[in-house]
Amino acid sequence: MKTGISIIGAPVWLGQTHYGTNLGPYALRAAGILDALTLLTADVIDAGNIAADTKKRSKQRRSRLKNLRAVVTANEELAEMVSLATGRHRFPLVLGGDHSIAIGTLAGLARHYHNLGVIWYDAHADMNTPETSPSGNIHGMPLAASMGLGHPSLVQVAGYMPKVKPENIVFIGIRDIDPGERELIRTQKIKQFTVADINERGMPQIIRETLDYLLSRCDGIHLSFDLDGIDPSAAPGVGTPVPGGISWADSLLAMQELAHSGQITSAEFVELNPLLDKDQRTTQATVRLVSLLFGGSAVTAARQELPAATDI
Ligand code: 4U7
Ligand code: MN
Ligand code: MN
Ligand code: MN
Repeated sequence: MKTGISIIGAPVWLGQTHYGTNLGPYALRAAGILDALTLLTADVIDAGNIAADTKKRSKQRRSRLKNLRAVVTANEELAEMVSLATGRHRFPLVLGGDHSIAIGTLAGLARHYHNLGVIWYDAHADMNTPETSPSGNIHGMPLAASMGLGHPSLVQVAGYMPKVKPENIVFIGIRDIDPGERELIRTQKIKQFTVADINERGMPQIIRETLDYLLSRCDGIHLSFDLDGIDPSAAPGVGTPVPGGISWADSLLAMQELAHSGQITSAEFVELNPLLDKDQRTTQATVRLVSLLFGGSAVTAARQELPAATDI
């Protein structure tokens, strides 16, 4: 049983190329995420942000691993903060930041869970290695690194490896998969639910199957929520949008079903880029999704919306 929520901000953008994901934690706080959660759970602590380098050092277009040192340093600190909260039996809620921060989140969690389950809600598989990556962006590598594949300093964050077993991972919504990733998913037999599966069987059923699968083998379940899993029409404020995504209604349903199960032990919301957003739509969407994950009703979540600029 978790005693409360610890919010940890990870203002990282150097895992990809669009400045702005580092502003995610600030935008979510400004939109009232703390008040929204405090209404639902009295014990909410804002643990602040990790200290993340925001300065890109060189032009590195051809680099296989962009900003490696800065990303590793941020993730080492994040792993410590997540581990501390988890050790105190609190629910770590990590606010990104680009998805490279999952390396640190998972590193902090896996110190405490020996069979950590991971729900990867994303348009992408994030299973590239420096060899298979088309971009050199580390936000496309966190799952591979957490499985022990990739550059040694990514794989060894927090001093041990691997953090996650392939059979403990479930993908929801992936639709833009690189050849090397496809091969890994196939050879490691990683469980996945596509948008077509969701449309066919309904989100509640997909979440039930996901939880049944993970609960039979895991001692904790982490939700890694990349906002680009949602269709860009509902969540435009992301750096790598992919059409044909999970609908907004299904995303609300997913959070409600996960909340209802009471089985999620940690979560992170990543890839929000307030500078690419339209009318704060994606920031507001994230606050609503987080509220629902902690048992808020769709109505309560709706009340968290800021008035439109014209109403002020
Ligand atoms: B995200 C990509 F090539 N696969 O590796 C890559 F398509 O965290 C995109 O899911 C990765 O947003 C996207 O660069 C990473 C690309
Ligand atoms: Mn991702
Ligand atoms: Mn993605
Ligand atoms: Mn992205």
